[in-house]
Amino acid sequence: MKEKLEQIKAEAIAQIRAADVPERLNDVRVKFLGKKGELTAVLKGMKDVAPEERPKVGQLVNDTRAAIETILEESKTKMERAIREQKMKEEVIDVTLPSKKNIMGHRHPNTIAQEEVERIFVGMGYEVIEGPEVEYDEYNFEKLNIPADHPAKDEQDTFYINKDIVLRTQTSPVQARIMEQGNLPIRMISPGRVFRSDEVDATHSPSFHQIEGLVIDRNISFADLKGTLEVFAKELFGPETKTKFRPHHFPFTEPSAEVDVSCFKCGGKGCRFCKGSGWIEILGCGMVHPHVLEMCGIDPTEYGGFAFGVGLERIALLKYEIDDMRLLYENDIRFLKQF
Ligand code: 2NM
Repeated sequence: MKEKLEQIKAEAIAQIRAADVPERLNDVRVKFLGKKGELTAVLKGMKDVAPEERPKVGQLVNDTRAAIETILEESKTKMERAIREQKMKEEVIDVTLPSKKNIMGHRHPNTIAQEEVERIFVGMGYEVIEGPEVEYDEYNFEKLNIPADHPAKDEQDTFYINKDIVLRTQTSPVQARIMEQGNLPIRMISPGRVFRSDEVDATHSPSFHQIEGLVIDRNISFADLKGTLEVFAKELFGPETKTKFRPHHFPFTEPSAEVDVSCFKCGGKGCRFCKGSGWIEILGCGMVHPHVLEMCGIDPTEYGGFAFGVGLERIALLKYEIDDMRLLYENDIRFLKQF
């Protein structure tokens, strides 16, 4: 019996030595120590051993099991360490290699311009309110004093969804909706995408962006409009900026004006940038037409107000000295990353 156990032990050790991967070690464990293993078989043969010999044989079997287990454990630890060391050798990290560039995007120049304009007006207590890009003809035209036969409503200039619904040509319908809600006073700007059936060129696109502003309160005068837009122009183009109001016509305002700012490149002397005039046109504005107020449910004998509209792309082109609006829409990263 003793020889048998010695033999099992020797055989187990030989197989442990021959094992090259941890899985083989486990095979050895199962083969010798498992439920159907060789040592268990010896224990099962105890019934043939003389009763007085049994404790001794039992002790021998246990010793053999313990010896095999110890060697198995040691081999396993050694093998795992060797594997780890091999892996460390193979997977060295060269910390001197240049790191992977983390390419960060940034806001589109149009968005930067929009947020800049928003910042200025929010600073003067205005709310930013957005509205639908697909609008009822009624809100886009009728309530803004642009009747069916008005040239501004030319089919050539407008995208129709059906005879009552259009892609908005300005963001003022948002303001008509707010006026209708009747919570006065109003101090708001509405930025957003607008649509005109224009051919694409350096200064036109069928889809562009506007920010329109509206103030409605008692005792609002043209002086409030001028003061507000002067502050806006100085904030946007610098404290030296002068403004000039030229009479104009819009159907929704009376009187109406276009606003020029002194050229921020030459300070007004005249240069290539302002085409020699010293002035750059930036927006349209006026006192909200009493008929517009009436159509939006506001009593024009008690309330009045001013409104203005800025083309966002125009501001972005001016601010960043870009000479072609198409560049803003092409999403060429080589262009965009300059801003
Ligand atoms: C402009 C120029 C002048 C304008 C008018 C209104 C409203 F809703 F009150 F009638 N919102 N925006 C307006 C006035 C827009 O854009 C060049």
